[in-house]
Order: sequence, then C-alpha cells, then structure tokens
Amino acid sequence: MKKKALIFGVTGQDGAYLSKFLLKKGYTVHGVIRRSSSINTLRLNDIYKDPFAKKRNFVLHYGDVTDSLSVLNIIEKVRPTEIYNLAAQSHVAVSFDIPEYTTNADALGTLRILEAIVKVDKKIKFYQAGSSEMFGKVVEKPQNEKTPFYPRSPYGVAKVYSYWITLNYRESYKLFACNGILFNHESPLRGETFVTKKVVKGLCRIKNNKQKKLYLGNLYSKRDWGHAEDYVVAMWKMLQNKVPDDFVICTGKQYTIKKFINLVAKKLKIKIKWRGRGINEKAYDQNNNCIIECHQRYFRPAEVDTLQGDYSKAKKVLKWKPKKNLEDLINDMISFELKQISK
Ligand code: NAP
Ligand code: F7E
Repeated sequence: MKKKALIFGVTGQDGAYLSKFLLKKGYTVHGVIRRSSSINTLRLNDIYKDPFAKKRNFVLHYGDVTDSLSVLNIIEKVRPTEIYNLAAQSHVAVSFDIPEYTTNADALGTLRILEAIVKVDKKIKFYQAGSSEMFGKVVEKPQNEKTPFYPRSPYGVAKVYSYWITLNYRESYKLFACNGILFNHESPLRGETFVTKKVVKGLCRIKNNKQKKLYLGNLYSKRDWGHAEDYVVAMWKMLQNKVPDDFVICTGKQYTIKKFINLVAKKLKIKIKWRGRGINEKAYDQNNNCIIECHQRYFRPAEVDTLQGDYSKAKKVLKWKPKKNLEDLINDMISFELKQISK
C-alpha cells in the first residue's frame, strides 16, 4: 500500500525539503498549514497541487499545533502511516520575547500530536524534531545521544519537554516514536532571520550595491552547520529503522560565525578586514567602507557558545552521513541569493 505522511510544519525550511523527498519516494504527502494573512506556502510553490485536481499526491490542511481539536481532526481524517512534527516557533532569540507561546507550540504541541496518535491509531509512526539547543551550555564535547541536556532558552527548554514526552509515550504506549536531535541545518530556503541566511543574503546584496551594511550579534559562538537537504533524509531513515530510537544528526565540524562570514566574503571576492573588539568589532571592505557592525539587539539573554555533534550512532544504525559540507552549503546559498538579486 502507498505510504501516507502527515507533516506538521510543512511550510518551513525542513517541511519543504521533506515533502519533496517523500514525494520522490512515492508517498502521498499531507501537510498542515496555519491560516495567515499573507502567503505562507512560497517554499512549496513547485509541488503545490490545485485543490480541484482529480488525483493529488500533495494535500494541505488548515490546522495549528496549539489547537488540539484541529490536530485530532486532521490525524483522524488523513490516517497517515507516518507523522513528522516539524512545527515550532523555531527562533531561539524570539523565544525570549514570546516564551509562553513558544512553550505552547514547541512543548505542548508535541503532546497534542502524541495524544491524538494514541486515540486514533497506535501504529502511526512519529518523528519529533529535537534540537542541539537541548544541549545548550554543553557538559561535554562533542555531544552525542547520551550527553545530558542543559537548555539555555525557552525554545531549548520546550524542546527538552518534547524529547521526554516522546520517549515517555514510546515506553508507555509502545509507540514507534523517535527523537531526532538535529544540529543547525541551513539551505537557500532558510528563514530570513537566522544567521547564515542573514550573512549570505546581506553580503550578496552589499556586493551588488543593494545594501550598505549588515548588523549582527555574537560573532564568536560556534555552530555545527549542515545542509537541510541531507538532514530530512535522516528523519525518514529513523522511521524506517527496525526499532524506534533517538539519533544525533550533525556534521561533526564546528565554525564560528566570524569564520562563516569570512568564508562567504571570500567566495564573493569581498576583501574583509576586521577592526575593534567586542560589540565595537566591525568589518570593512577593500574601499574601507564599514559593511558589518554588531548591535546589542542581536545578542541573547543567554547564549549557546559552542555546539559540535557526533553522528556515529546514525552512521552505524541508519547508514546516514552528511553528503554536503560547509563549502557546498555556502555555494548553494550564494547562488540562490544571486539569482534572487538578478530577478
Ligand atoms: P521553520 O522554517 O521555522 O519552520 C517551522 C514550521 O512550523 C513552519 O511551517 C511554521 O509555519 C510551523 N509552525 C509554527 N508554529 C506552528 C503552530 N503553532 N502550528 C502549526 N505549525 C506551526 O523551521 P525549520 O528550520 O524548518 O525546522 C523544522 C523543525 O526542526 C522545527 O521544529 C525546529 O524547531 C526544528 N529544528 C530545526 C533546526 C534547524 O537548524 N533548522 C535544528 C534542530 C531542530 P508558518 O510557515 O506558518 O510559520
Ligand atoms: O543563531 C549568533 C546567535 O539564530 C546562531 C534554529 O534553527 O538552530 C537554530 O538556532 C548563532 C547564535 O541559530 C546573529 O547568537 C550572531 O549563537 O542562526 P541562529 P540558533 O540559535 O543556533 C537550532 C539547532 C535550532 O533548533 C533552532 O530552531 O548566531 N548570531 N548574530 C546571530 N543569530 C541571528 N539569528 N541573528 C544575528 O544577527
């Protein structure tokens, strides 16, 4: 029988890549979208199907993970074989501004889906989008599936709740429920306010005289960045494994934000020189124009200083490893941005 996936968070970066991947595998994909006053399906443009078409392998439903009834109704109606919970207020800095909403969506949202699975059909497989932000103020390096959590934001705390409730429902109700513990993953489809997208888009626009300056926050935190296209494959592999389990997904390499900026600038042939320290550190181009400044507004009340994962378990059990490295990621993001500018 044809497999049927239901994706909460289908309109996001990962939702778009996962949908395309599952459609290629022959799945019928159902996605949950929120009602919005502006168009929120742009990332799905190339797979969107006319709702009046006779045969559709991609179907969208209105719903929200903060609304239990919609969650239950959609799961009952669709009766999927697999559910991917990618829905979240996923911006760490914003989670300090709207902690209650973040907790409702990112923690209780997961509980609502799990409860609906128990009611509708315990055979539905479940993937929970966990995050390296759960490791937060890391207690060991690199981080693996056994590393204790120490979240540093309302977002991280909510994801820790979701991790444990997923594990608890797996043990209590014998659900096939898995936690992915995914480190930062980026792509041309990355949200505009995440640091990699801000840097690539900003420097491409500066190079093309569309913008003069870019404002950033902490340049010295370190991240383990991978490509979203690789990471959605790992999500799917977790649900095809013989037993439900939890997996760290990462590249094992880490870079500072400053190093990322230098790599992007080099690709764009912008000769960057850094001057000053702390909040006064600035980057200048070859004509001595200041093109990057730091601003207090982009610093967080608590920072996650360093993240570097160990994906040995995923490699051994799922036969997963990242295909794209940081250079491939930067090339992909730059060529997308330059195309947007030339449009
Ligand atoms: P994203 O681009 O921000 O997408 C989040 C998705 O969740 C969007 O489709 C959004 O819908 C939806 N959403 C937000 N609140 C919702 C609600 N109340 N009800 C239903 N849907 C809601 O995030 P992403 O980068 O694709 O990440 C996917 C998931 O992985 C998230 O759970 C994120 O926390 C987690 N994660 C991401 C990373 C990463 O580096 N990308 C790493 C680890 C974990 P709208 O389009 O309407 O806003
Ligand atoms: O920040 C620093 C910032 O917002 C990365 C989400 O997908 O990955 C993501 O969370 C670092 C931080 O990602 C700016 O302080 C400097 O140290 O791109 P980010 P994140 O916070 O790591 C995890 C795994 C998730 O689960 C999340 O959903 O960059 N930084 N200057 C900046 N960050 C932003 N956003 N903007 C700046 O101007």
